[in-house]
Amino acid sequence: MNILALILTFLLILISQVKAEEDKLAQHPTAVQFREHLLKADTNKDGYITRDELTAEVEKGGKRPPEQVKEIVDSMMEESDQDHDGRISRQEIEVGARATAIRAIIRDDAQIAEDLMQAIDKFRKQSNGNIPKTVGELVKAKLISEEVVMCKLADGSDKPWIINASASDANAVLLYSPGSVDLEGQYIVGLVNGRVLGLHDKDLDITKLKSLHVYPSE
Ligand SMILES: [Ca+2]
Ligand SMILES: [Ca+2]
Repeated sequence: MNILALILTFLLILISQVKAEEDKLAQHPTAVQFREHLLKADTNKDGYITRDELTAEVEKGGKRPPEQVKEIVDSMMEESDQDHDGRISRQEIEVGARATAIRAIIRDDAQIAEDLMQAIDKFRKQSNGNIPKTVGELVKAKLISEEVVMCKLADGSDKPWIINASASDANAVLLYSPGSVDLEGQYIVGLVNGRVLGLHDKDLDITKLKSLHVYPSE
């Protein structure tokens, strides 16, 4: 195989991997639901969802008061109509579907991080202040269920949360996501003082994490 063919093969593998990751995000239940909801709203099937079509879809069932319908439609239009032409295209639906999937992932991960921080706190109280070395120790101690020790990452993979067992003072990082939870490189971290926050990877040198301290600006 000559060098050019090798490079081409490598590029093709790379592209197929990126595509697989994008597809995982597109197949997230929240993305699927978002897509189905909007495609159903396109009643004249011209590939675009107008404000009127969206309003009719949100009004279905007739349970929501008009002002609430308007609020939902406004926020969906603002979020999805990226080129501001007053209608949502198929492409805009896909971008919106991925964005809602990422938001759902972050929301779930942040909730799990809170639960894990509480479990770590209980663990420390039961064991003279010792910090568990892995989330697996929390499962063994029956402080958390096995299903929640995995963190969902933006690339669609699941990896166990990481505990920094050498964390000491209140502002030290005690728990962190094993990778980025959104497409902008955001990590979720838990501090010794119990706070859970999102941090951009440029503010978070994972290789130096053992000694990383976070001093929130607010
Ligand atoms: Ca339409
Ligand atoms: Ca548009």
